[in-house]
Amino acid sequence: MKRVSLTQYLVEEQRLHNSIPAELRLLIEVVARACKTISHAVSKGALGEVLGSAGSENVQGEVQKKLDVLSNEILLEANEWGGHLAAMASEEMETIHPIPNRYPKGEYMLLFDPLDGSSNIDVNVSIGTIFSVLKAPEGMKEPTEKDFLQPGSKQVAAGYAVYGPQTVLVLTTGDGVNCFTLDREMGSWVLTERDMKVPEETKEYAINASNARHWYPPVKRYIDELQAGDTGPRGKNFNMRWIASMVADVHRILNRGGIFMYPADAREPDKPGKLRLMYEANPMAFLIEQAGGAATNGKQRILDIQPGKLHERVAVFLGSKSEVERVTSYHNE
Ligand code: AHM
Ligand code: MG
Repeated sequence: MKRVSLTQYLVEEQRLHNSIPAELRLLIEVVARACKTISHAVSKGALGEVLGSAGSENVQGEVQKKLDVLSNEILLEANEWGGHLAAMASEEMETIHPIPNRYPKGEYMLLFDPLDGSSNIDVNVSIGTIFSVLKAPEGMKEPTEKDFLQPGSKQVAAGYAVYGPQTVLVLTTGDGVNCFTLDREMGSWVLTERDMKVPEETKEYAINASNARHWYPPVKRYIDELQAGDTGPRGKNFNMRWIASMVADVHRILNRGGIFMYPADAREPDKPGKLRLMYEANPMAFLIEQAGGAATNGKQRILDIQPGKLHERVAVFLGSKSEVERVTSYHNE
């Protein structure tokens, strides 16, 4: 098999479609390199003394794990000096991180969840990194949070890495979705799946069912119908999977279909779900749409939402198109 590296893929894409200018290519390669470093740290586990709590909380009041903090530092350091970025933002940092003045600045802005699936870090279950790339607004001088508040449809690239049995990197630059596998011996990312497509029909769903008593009627109706199986209105049996790492659940759905849900619920009526719009939902929605699936907040397309603040939360329904359309129609009835 002829091996195509991430670099070769990016260079050839630029030649064919003029869609990955050199600075964006550098950005993607730097992020991919940082993911390699994170993968290495994750795989050391207890041997690397990286497990357990860091003894701090992030802006959302969640306890930070040592690996959350370490992954955040790895991504910041890797991306500061290249000259391709104006600023960064992260789940683990309250405010944006402008590129320090000692480095040249570029026209891109990078957002990330450095290590998604925090509850799985210490128990050796798949976790990952999610990232989203925006362009700085024309004429921007000193970047502010406001410059980041662009709808997901403005993303120029997005992707995630999964640190699981294999380490993979799934990427879109707006021209389909491709998957690269880390060759640990060679230290390189190798293209292993071209043009991924989410199967349109599915018999699998993913939701944290322990929240069932808090769900609003459209979600309750939808899940009741799935659970009724071949004796219910859907006339077929559905299976459920919940890894509690969005990266791993979305990776499964990209490969064999399904629907992922993290709805808003009645526990905290003012809080629109658990997941964050700008560095979790938007990049995943971009990837899923590029793979032929759909992503909504129950009412509207996630990529059309105008963010009001950096750490804004959003309800998420994404995956196989027919299922996402169905649960969205229940919300809009
Ligand atoms: P995190 O960014 O703090 O890790 O939280 C996001 C994660 C998602 O990866 C996952 O889908 C969800 O939280 C799991 O939630 P729950 O703990 O309700 O199962
Ligand atoms: Mg997360």
